[in-house]
Amino acid sequence: TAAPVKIAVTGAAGQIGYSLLFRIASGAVLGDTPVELRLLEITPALKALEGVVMELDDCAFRTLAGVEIGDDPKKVFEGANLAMLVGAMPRKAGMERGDLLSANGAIFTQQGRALNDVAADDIKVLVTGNPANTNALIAMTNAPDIPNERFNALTRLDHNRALSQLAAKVGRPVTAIQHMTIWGNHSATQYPDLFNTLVDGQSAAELVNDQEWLEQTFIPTVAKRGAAIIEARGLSSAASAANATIEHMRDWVGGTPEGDWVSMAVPSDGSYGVPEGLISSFPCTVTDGKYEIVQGLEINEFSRAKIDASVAELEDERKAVTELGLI
Ligand code: NAX
Repeated sequence: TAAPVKIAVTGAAGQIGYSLLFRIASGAVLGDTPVELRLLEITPALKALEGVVMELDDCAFRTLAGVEIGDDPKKVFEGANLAMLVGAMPRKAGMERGDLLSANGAIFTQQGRALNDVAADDIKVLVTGNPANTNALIAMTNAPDIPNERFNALTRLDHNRALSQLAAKVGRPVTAIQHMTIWGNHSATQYPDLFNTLVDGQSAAELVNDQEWLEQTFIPTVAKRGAAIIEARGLSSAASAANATIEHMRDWVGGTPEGDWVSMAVPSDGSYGVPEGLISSFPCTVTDGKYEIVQGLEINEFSRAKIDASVAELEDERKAVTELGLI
């Protein structure tokens, strides 16, 4: 049997963690390959995390080779092959954006350095904790020995939301849809692009043929879905965020389906005019564990303005964390 793959998860006692760990342990990321979970929490949450570990034990998963927990990233990340950085500082009432960025800066500088020092050579890091793109930028910049392309941020949840909204609109299953793309930041400025999307091989934008729906309904519904879920459930999305985190990592390791692509926030190489180094969402394919940004897509004037607005927000965030000395 193969040696277990070490998967680190931060914020493991949180709500996303509770939906994420059991699926990782049962093979949703790596199939039959055994996994060892390395779970990081802050000290006051370790007791709750012990309870989660008891439940993991009680599942007797055949693919779960072991679980380590702790509050020291230098120990927990030791030898990690995959890292899912979910834990972050939520925005509290009265908190300014600068406070949020600096609170998260403290977390992601420390975790970036720890990954740099103790993770396995093949480490892949996916940031889910918000502000995800900029947290990933901070971790990447603080891990100079890890290649930049091993740092991604999550926009797969936005991608999946866009798939399901479009499927409902056109009355077709999600399996009929290909080439969905989320561009930019995982925030209200993100741009879900239907001009390059196909439904049964036909342009989604042409099939829908309703610019008002696209602008007034589709884009805001996808971008504000997180707020709608908080409003309905009283808690932020957790199971769907865990699912997206799993799908992103599964595809990054195992590859994307032939003929299709997924949305991944990756360090820009300058493609589509996105300034180099910003962690921005692009259409990506993955082969042999390496992603590539899909090239040559047509960007119309409407899309250009939307992408530029979201990228401008990422540039502002980069400027803010640079001024805070975090990168
Ligand atoms: P919870 O507050 O339930 O859990 C977060 C956990 O992280 C807590 O248990 C906390 O103790 C832990 N934590 C805090 N600082 C830590 C540190 N330095 N090291 C390790 N653990 C630490 O939040 P949850 O609902 O699980 O959401 C987690 C993050 O995902 C939030 O930042 C949230 O904004 C973000 N989301 C991102 C999404 C995306 O699509 N990228 C969507 C869902 C979600 O909103």
